[in-house]
Amino acid sequence: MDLPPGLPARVDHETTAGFIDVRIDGDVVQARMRGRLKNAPRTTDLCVIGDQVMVSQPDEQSFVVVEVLPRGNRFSRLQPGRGPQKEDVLVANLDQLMITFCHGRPVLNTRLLDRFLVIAEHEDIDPVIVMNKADLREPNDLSWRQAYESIGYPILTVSAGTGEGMDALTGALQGKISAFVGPSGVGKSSLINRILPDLDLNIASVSDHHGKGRHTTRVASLYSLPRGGFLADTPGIRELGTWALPIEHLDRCFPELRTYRALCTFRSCSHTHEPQCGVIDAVNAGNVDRERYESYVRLREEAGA
Ligand SMILES: Nc1nc2c(ncn2[C@@H]2O[C@H](COP(=O)(O)OP(=O)(O)OP(=O)(O)O)[C@@H](O)[C@H]2O)c(=O)[nH]1
Ligand SMILES: [Mg+2]
Ligand SMILES: [Zn+2]
Repeated sequence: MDLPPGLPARVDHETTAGFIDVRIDGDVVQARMRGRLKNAPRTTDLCVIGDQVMVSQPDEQSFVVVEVLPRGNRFSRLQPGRGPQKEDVLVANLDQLMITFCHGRPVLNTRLLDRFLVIAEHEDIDPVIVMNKADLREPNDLSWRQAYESIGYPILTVSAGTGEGMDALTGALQGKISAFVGPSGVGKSSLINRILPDLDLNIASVSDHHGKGRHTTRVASLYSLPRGGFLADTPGIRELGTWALPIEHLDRCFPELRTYRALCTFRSCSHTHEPQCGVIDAVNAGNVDRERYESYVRLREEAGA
């Protein structure tokens, strides 16, 4: 049977097996995927939140996704675990990535932060570093910040617990499509609950949050903001391998290396061992943060492995 041509819609939630919520002109309806789409061979997720789709309506009650439009950008990673390499897309078509970490526990991992930033740069999604649990801030935690601020990355210090910094966060989200991403337990869902109290999302109870690796949010969902814009909650991430990032593009994903790259003698300089490397010179001169450079080297090794 050929269905009539579809209406444009956007995917907001994964619901029960085979069904997704799609937003058509402000109304959210449940739709199923057309069988032919499900069976076609593919190398990526068929449909994720944020995807633009075409939906047809074979009868009054049912909605069928007949086409998934090409993604403008996506926040994705290498599917963790063994087996053939596969892309795991968390959210598509984003304006902004709210890379969320926190004071207290889990402890900030700047290597992981750099992985999120690299993916955002590669996909052309504006990153914002969100540091939650400001109520647990130690007085001397300024050292890591300065490196990121001097690159130009915005850092918002907030607390879902006390409400500190929430106006600035809400302001940054307005009118944009943003996703909260980060490790489990940093308080992504707690922040979204503070912004949209009616949602009442599940968050980890206080007694759970000393244990690691407990994932409270299991599927990604997109929510609409009252004054325009959408935000996505996503499950916590422990492993963030890059997907489809060509090794020769990696240095461009570190904005602070851009001016120094031009000074390298070799055009295809890897900035790891070559003589007269503008990047290595800048690191030695203290113009590029050594920890950030170390993240670059590790990602480079991983990609070349
Ligand atoms: N002290 C303090 N605790 C917070 C704050 N925000 C969240 N928490 C606590 O942090 C724990 C984890 O919060 P969640 O919102 O479930 O974290 P999440 O990032 O959504 O975790 P996943 O869904 O597993 O990825 C809970 O025990 C919260 O109560 C905060 O601002 N201050
Ligand atoms: Mg959560
Ligand atoms: Zn170089």
